[in-house]
Amino acid sequence: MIEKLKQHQDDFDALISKVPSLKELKQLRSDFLGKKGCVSLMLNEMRSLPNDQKPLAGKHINAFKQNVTTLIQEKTLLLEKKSDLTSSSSEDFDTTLPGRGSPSGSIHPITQVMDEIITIFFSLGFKVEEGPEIESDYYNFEALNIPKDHPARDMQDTFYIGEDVLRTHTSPVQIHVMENHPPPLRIIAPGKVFRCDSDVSHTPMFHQIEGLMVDKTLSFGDLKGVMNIFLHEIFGQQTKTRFRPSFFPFTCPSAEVDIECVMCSGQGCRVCSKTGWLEILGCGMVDPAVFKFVDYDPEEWSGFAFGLGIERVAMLKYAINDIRLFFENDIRFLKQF
Ligand code: 2NM
Repeated sequence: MIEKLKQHQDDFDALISKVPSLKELKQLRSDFLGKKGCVSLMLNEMRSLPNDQKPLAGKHINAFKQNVTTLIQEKTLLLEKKSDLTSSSSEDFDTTLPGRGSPSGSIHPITQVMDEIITIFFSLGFKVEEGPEIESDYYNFEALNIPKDHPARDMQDTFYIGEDVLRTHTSPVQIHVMENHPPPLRIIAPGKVFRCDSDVSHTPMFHQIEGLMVDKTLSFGDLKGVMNIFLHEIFGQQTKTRFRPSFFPFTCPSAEVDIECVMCSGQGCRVCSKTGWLEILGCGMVDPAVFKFVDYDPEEWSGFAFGLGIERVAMLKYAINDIRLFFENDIRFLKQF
């Protein structure tokens, strides 16, 4: 009997040292201290011993029972502490597993180019102004010296909403600002514009930045200076520019500005249609007719204005050949910027 008890104690010591969790410890407790456990069986066996051997055997069994109970209590405390350190819900939580990272977003390339252009003009003293995307005929056309029979009003270019239109340029913002602020002023108007047009280089919605400066003695030389500073900042200081005469109803004289082709450095390629130049923006001296609409005295004030498409700048900067990629929002495309 004593021999047997010693064997049980050895078994128990070996088992408890290897118990990994509270679940297994519970099982071990039931194996030794439960109704059909090892201690109960020993007490039953004790009854068949001769009477004079019973007291000693009982004393040893009780000592064993006490010892097992104490060791299980100690181990319980130890395992509870360990499980608190790892996880409250699972006893088998592996703290060395790498975590699941949450994917981070990125700034859309159109927003990036927009921010970059705004920063350049901000450093030249221009302030950002915004306006509504739905405009009346007056702000989108009339006040910009675009008369009723002008081709720019063609139903095919403009989205009409009853009497109103989705703005076809951000110029109406400049009209609102001039109506509400006396000269001098320096503003840029970034935002969405809408034209009924769709192919590899046109989408029905795209982004524009227009700018306007009004002061007492502004000349075409001032306009050229500001446009050159801007183009050199955004495309690099070595970029060549050229100004070609053009026509807009709201400026006179008007010009279109080209930069040397960014793809072939002026050698002539598919992107620049073998000309070596890329058209990048339109500009001019504000027509006195526009000043009259907003009650600025054209004898006292002069101004220049300009406008450019953000998508076109982004396509040239990042060598993208299809404008529609900007609006598909394919994460594999967007991740590259
Ligand atoms: C362009 C080109 C030239 C322009 C003119 C005005 C305003 F309101 F002052 F008359 N805003 N924007 C302008 C001038 C826009 O975009 C190609």
